[in-house]
Amino acid sequence: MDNLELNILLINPNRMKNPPVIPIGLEYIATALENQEYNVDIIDLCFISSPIEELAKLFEKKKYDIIGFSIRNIDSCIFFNNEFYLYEFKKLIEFIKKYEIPIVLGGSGFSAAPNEVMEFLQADYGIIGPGEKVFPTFLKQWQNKQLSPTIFNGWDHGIDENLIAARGNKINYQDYLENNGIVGFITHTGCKSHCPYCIEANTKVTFRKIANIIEELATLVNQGYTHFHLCDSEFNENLDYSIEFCKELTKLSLPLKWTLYMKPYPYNEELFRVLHESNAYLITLSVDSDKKIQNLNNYTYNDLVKIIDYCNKYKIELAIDMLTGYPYESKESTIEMLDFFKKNLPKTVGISFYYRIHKNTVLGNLIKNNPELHKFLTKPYSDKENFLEPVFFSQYHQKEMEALIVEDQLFRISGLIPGVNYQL
Ligand code: B12
Ligand code: SF4
Repeated sequence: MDNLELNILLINPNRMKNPPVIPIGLEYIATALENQEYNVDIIDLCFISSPIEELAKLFEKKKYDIIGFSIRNIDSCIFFNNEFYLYEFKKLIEFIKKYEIPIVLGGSGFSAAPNEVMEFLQADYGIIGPGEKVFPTFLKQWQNKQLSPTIFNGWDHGIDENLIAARGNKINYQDYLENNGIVGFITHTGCKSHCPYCIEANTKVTFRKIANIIEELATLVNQGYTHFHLCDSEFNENLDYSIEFCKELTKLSLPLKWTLYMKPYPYNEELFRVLHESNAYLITLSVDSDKKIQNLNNYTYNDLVKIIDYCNKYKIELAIDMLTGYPYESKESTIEMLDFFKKNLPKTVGISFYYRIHKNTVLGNLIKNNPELHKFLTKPYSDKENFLEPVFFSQYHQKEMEALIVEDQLFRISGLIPGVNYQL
């Protein structure tokens, strides 16, 4: 069978709508596959009222040879009102299996716990990490019946830095915009920082060509989209690259505004100046109150003071995502950070004090090896725990945190009210 004869269906089963998120990863994969002359359709189930009926209708109309099933979120990762999505995905997979079409799993949620998700969903294959380079390679081997493992590692292949994804043609962006979603784009994948609870820590970093990103953005602006969310783990992985990107974006004077995630290191004043010039209006900065984690990631309170000053100087709103109460962190350390932000004011401080534990992280191992921490878990610990269904570590109860915040409007406890920073 050559590529032209192979019908591939990519499924976005993500129906979380606070806010809804355009599955741009599938657009990248679809473009990479189409560049190799595969036939690719995407079915987006986000706004479909009966996903199974919709899939049945599609399978009546067209025969698919293989399905790529994207798992962006295992769960909402927040303790309050937590949502676990895999039961709903399992029903879809069971339905698809009746048609005997092989299913390949991928996506950031899948990559967080590949073995466990495979086992839970009983799919045929899985691809960890970025998919646009490894998926075509996987397909070649699958067509030639040369496959031995069931899980493949996309990090070994990286991203295609030259790929310019065809955007907005296979997915109806309008549905998303009408429901408070915004259009995403990426400059690179991976993160070299060391946050011990994070599934993205120490992942391979690959940068896209700046000219290609700008071209992609310009095409999107031409289609009428003007509000963007950066989908990098954190924008400032490499200061020179970040500054260069902003300068190139500014040169085109596109009528757009954008919001981004940043970490406290690396940075300099020029970064904030060029961010402002390129119409970045809101930074979400992830900050740990635990000084051990600050040390691991090369920053101190002095850096936070400077970042807040630069945001004020260059008129960029700053939303802090504050994590506090890591294992063995003291209450004084939490109070120190709350006091710090009362004196050095960002726009908002969202406080997370329930750590979602993932198995393949430093925190996952710490919990496993230190029984004295088990009393702080939201579920009794057993040696069989694989952390697929959410288990959280927390030293505080809601009331204790509320007592520390004392109704200061600057602070909000993450997850009590649904939504993300750009909606606030
Ligand atoms: C940007 C971002 C956001 C932005 C999105 C903005 C926008 N308009 O697009 C906002 C702030 C809105 C957001 C919200 C949420 N997010 Co978020 N987000 C991210 C982030 C940083 C990037 C996601 C992204 O778009 N990447 C870029 C695209 C190109 O990559 P991609 O989708 O991963 O696709 C690639 C691969 O995964 C793979 N792939 C994807 N699908 C498939 C399918 C197949 C078959 C194959 C082979 C490969 C494959 O190939 C693609 C191309 O390389 C990730 C962390 C990360 N770095 O991945 C977290 C992340 C996905 N988010 C997460 C969470 C929890 C959420 C929220 C639930 C938070 C909340 N409680 O509100 C919501 C969910 C919203 C929703 N409707 O789904 C978690 C999920 C973890 C988990 N346990 O499941 C992550 C992993 C962060 C983390 N470290 O915990 N998020
Ligand atoms: S800086 Fe952000 S993406 Fe990187 S390891 Fe820390 S929390 Fe994860």
